[in-house]
Amino acid sequence: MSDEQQRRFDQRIASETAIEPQDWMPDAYRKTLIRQIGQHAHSEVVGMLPEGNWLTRAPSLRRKAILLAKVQDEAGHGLYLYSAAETLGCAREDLYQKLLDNQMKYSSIFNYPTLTWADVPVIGWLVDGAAIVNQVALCRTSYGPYARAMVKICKEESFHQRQGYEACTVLANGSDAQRQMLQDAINRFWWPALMMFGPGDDNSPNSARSLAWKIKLHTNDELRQRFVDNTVPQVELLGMTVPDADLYFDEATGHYRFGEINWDEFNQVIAGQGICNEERLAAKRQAWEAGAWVREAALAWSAKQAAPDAA
Ligand code: FAQ
Repeated sequence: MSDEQQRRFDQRIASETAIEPQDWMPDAYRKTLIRQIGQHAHSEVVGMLPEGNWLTRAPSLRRKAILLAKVQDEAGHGLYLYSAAETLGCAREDLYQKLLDNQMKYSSIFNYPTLTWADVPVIGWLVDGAAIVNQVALCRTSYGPYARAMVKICKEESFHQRQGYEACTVLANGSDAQRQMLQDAINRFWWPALMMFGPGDDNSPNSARSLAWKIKLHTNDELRQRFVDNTVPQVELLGMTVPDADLYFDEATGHYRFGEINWDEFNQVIAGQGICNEERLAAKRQAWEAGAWVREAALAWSAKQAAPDAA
């Protein structure tokens, strides 16, 4: 690395000019991006599982078609993100193998089970809603291919969030049993959704450097606060409640103040001891093994096409 390369990199970061794959970048910047984009990609593909669980049991053909489209979108997001990671010089197969070997993380939220139909609309509303808050900020992240992938992903996540909220309004206006099912789903997903933003700022080892490099443009706590401020009025509009006895609106700051997150639970989930960690990885491993013949056939076909005497 020359001083000139470092100077040019620093200048691009300062002037918010995107870093592109062919540009020189510090090794630690590249590694941080591979870690974050790789984990983000894994979250999208593991994130297909909890909702995919309800594809055969959606309550109407309309809901089934919407859910199928949403789950397919999440697969597409994973593919854009693996492609963005590959521009940093890593192989998609290696990243994916690290997921299967439990050497790379994916979002904690997908280690919770989907117990009733109400979990599907609540995931669309709260989980995609939290993902959007984080990802809208990432549309201006300093690495060009990641930022551009985020723009398309955010458009689709926005549709996911709205369909989720719309389906929640139907339950909220339904029978007592439906309202109760919705409240129960909110109770189970509220806190895990807040955990999606990561540890508190004083406990986030990667934040300072990622903020300096403008990979992250806001801290974990700032984005979590934005999500709470956006979402509490939506809960109230549904006639539901937030499962937090300490929640109140602070007139002086214009923000909702909320209770303490259970960080022990968060740490357990990201250490692999959540309710569904084993089930999720087992499902991905099984799919990878069952798909071996498809990969072999695709390779054989492409080798045949490349052969000089191919018809
Ligand atoms: N779960 O120092 P920090 C979606 C880890 S997409 C698991 O604060 P950082 C769409 C973190 O990796 C959801 N691990 O880390 C969808 C680090 O571990 P490491 C995914 C977590 O990177 C919807 C350690 O803790 N979105 O849902 C979590 O600066 C519906 C220390 O943390 C993204 O990935 C967590 N919640 O900030 C799909 C967004 N939080 O690697 C299907 C991009 C933290 O040092 C259905 N990522 N950790 O071993 C980010 O913005 C950041 O990576 C953060 C974490 C904010 C997640």
